[in-house]
Amino acid sequence: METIRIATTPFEGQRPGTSGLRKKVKVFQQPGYLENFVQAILDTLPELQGGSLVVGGDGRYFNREAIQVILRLAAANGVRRLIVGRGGLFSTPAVSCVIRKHKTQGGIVLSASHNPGGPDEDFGIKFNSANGGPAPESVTEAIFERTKTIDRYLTLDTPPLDLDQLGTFTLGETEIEIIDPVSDYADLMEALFDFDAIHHLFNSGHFQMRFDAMHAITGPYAVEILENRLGAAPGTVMNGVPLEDFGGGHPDPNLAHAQELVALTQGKDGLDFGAASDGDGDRNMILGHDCFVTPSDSLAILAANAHLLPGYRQGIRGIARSMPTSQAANRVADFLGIECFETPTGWKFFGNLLDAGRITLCGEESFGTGSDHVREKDGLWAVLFWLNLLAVRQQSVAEILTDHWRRFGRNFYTRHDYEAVDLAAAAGLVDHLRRLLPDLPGRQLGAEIVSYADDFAYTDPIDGSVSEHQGLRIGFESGARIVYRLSGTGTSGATLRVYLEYFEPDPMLHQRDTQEAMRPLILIARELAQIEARTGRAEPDVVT
Ligand code: VG1
Ligand code: CO
Repeated sequence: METIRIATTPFEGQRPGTSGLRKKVKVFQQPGYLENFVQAILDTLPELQGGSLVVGGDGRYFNREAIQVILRLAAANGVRRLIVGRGGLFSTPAVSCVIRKHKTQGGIVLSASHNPGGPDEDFGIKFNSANGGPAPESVTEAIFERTKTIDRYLTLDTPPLDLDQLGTFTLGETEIEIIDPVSDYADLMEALFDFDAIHHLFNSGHFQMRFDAMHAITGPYAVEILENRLGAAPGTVMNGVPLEDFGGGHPDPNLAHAQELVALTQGKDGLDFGAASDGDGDRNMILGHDCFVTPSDSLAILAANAHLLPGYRQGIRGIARSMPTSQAANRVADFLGIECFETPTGWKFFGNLLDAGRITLCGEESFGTGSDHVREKDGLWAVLFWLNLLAVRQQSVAEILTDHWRRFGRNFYTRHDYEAVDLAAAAGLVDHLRRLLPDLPGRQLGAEIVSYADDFAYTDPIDGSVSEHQGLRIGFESGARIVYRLSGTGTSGATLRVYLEYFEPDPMLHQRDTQEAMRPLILIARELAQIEARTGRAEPDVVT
């Protein structure tokens, strides 16, 4: 079969953000656009020639077309073997699992995660390394540099491959293996958790739950694991059929976008447990009866209880949290006498710490939690962790949560997002804050005294690489914090995220309403950044 060489011009560089290259589908559909980026990956990583690669995505609009393009380019560039999920599907954590289990040189994940899908919505692509995790910044930067100069891509002139049939096929010289996207991942979950205990919980007759797959990738995974392997009642998985446009919704598991599920957990007949995952299956939301567990609290609770579960029986080695994530996990780490790392936003920063065995658990405030079992955050893993915990502790979600606060104190936490803000206004706001930072330490703002204020920079403790400008931090003497960051995953305008936390040791005050309790800090944050004056927004678009 002839390899074809197609001349092309670069698209002024295709810069990946927090989690790969994310753009509108229409951008990806420009002739040569996807090809340029994929060829840049192949040019940047010579080990892929003669190597093997996992390919799959969350099933959103353009997934199948993109996979055909990638298979042809990979074959034309001498990749020896490609492992593809049936139907072109793989959740992000499943790609990570399959890369590790089949020892491939990496994988390509097609997803825009929690962003909506469809012809006018978002698409995305990212490269994961041989450890199963998102490529480190050095690699994504090298790919970006390559996209600026690329002038040709190699492909084959072949008809599309049938992605729905399991088996081994050939494309040119390349072997293509189409596998069940669920089974390797489901086996791994079975090795980590006590499936018998969860099965008993489901059969106890007094436990009601739903898992909301939000018409995204976790549907088939959740049906296999929760309903088939663990015996949950059929229908436990809701919105379980993946759709190219996620049924028109935002596949983002939070209080704003998973309202149908949230409602089911509320009131007299509310469910005991509700959980949801996002477009590509790496995020999780945990709900109890009339109770929402913030991702920051969830990380801390998992850390404090890990030793109760089979996969973590020996205890955990360390914890890492992204910088904007609350410091609740630090309190558990201090109690356990283990390290707690603070990394920039994005899962790629956990990879080295996990590979070096310095941490076992890690998490982000943005509904991401995970462990050393793979190198991505993992939605269903977190759900199973909670189910296993409920089965072992024989308590409700709310009891486990309030019990945790009583032991460790409560880190009240909220995130306010201002979406699709004018780019220049957002940049101006950040500049304004940057200029303020040096004068802040020692100053009193409201009832709080600033102890430090900086532009967060991170030095990786394993390879020494430095990542600068990862968000603006303002810490107060009370332990409260305000963090400002611009999103790196949005596709229209800028999204300003304001993260707020404060510590409350007194159990009498733990049941206060979060927004009310945090009002003084919220007002300080708005005023300091001149949010309304600079963006025209009096209130955030999304409050979590
Ligand atoms: C957001 C979250 C971040 C997460 C990233 C990818 O990034 O804040 O914590 O790692 O999404 O998540 P940003 O730059 O928009 O704040 V996912 O589920 O897209 O892989
Ligand atoms: Co995601």
